[in-house]
Amino acid sequence: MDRLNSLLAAETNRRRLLGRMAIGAGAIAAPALAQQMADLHLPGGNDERPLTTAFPGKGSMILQRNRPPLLETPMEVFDRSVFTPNDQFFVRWHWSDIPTSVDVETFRLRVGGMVERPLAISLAQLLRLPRIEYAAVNQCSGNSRGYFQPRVPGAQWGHGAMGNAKWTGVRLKDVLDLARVRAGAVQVRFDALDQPAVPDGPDFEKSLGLDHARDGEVMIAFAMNGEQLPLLNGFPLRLIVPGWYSTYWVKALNAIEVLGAPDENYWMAKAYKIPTAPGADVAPGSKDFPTTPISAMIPRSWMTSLPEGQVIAYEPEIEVGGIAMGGDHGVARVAVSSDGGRSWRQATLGPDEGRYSFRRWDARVPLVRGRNRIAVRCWNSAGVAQPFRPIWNPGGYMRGNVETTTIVAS
Ligand SMILES: Nc1nc2c(c(=O)[nH]1)N[C@H]1C(S)=C(S)[C@@H](COP(=O)(O)O)O[C@H]1N2
Ligand SMILES: [Mo]
Repeated sequence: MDRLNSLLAAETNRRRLLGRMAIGAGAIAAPALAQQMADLHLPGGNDERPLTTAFPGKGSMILQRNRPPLLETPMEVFDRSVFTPNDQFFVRWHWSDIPTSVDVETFRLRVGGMVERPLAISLAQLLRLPRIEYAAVNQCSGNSRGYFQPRVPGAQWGHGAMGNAKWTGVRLKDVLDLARVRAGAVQVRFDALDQPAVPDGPDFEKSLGLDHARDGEVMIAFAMNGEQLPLLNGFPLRLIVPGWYSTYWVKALNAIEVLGAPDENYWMAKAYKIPTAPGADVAPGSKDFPTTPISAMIPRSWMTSLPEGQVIAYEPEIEVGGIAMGGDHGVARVAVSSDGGRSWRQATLGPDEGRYSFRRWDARVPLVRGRNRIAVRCWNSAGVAQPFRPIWNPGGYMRGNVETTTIVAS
């Protein structure tokens, strides 16, 4: 029997899970009252940003831009849990014309292009498909761009353009199978409710290779940390591409198109390209070099227990801690140095929440009086370790070197 029809026939009360959700356009346009400031310690100054609570569904966030909203998660949030709360999860949109309300009764996810059977799936139908759930880090390709030296244009993010959540949804594969992908298909393109704010602006769309799209892991998520997605994080549906940078994690997903030829749209062919050179690293100022679309993430780690520049009372040894991620593999090992990298201690790892999740680490390190440079380094389960030297590329993408935090013991 036709599976979708049977799903349609069986009415569910699960649809109550997704209430109507709206944010006023005014709330987004209203500039935040700049009271408290966050110091991102960006090299070269201009590193203070206001903290704002003016955005719907969001608690205290670092305001990078009002329109479109670019909100960064304060570092101390990552110290509290490996799961980033929805109300402090970072926000990034390319165009200011973003959905401010979604009618969950009339919303449809369209599936078309090279398929036997084009679909328009309601949320109620989608909620009746088999569910999957896993933790995964959503990290902007340009996370930590503000630390690039020499500086590069683009949002001057600190390290907070990332977050980890437990995502619940359905397999993209299951939805593609319902539509029956035709022979000869090569990619799958994802489009969303947001629109270009200028007439000739390229609509934000991203594509994945067909095999990747059908790997059974890529998810159409309707919940994040057990709740519906905040509107600013893509309510009612978003794509989850675990292990890959969040440029592919299309929010407010409403159309899936199976393609017979590689996607040449602006966001695939022009934007989010990195040098093909190892580590996406080129000499500062380089322009003409071969590029490739950004894809899988790499291991990273941060100390979150003390902020940069913190003054503490001297003790011979202190407890420090933070988070690590393995990129597209799990976290295998974390080591910490308090002398700028000359000697290292193994950190104790917290519970394993899955290969795509943040993982807590804790360690005791010796201190000297005065300045101490705490460095943290992660190895993933594929044996990839964070390099020491920062990379450079003009997009400010894919930073992954060992980060250090200076604390002062007096
Ligand atoms: N529809 C839509 N999805 C999008 C984007 C966008 O501009 N529009 N930006 C992408 C980029 S570059 C990032 S970093 C993430 C940010 O996800 P978040 O706002 O939920 O943290 O969304 C991705 N998905
Ligand atoms: Mo991004």
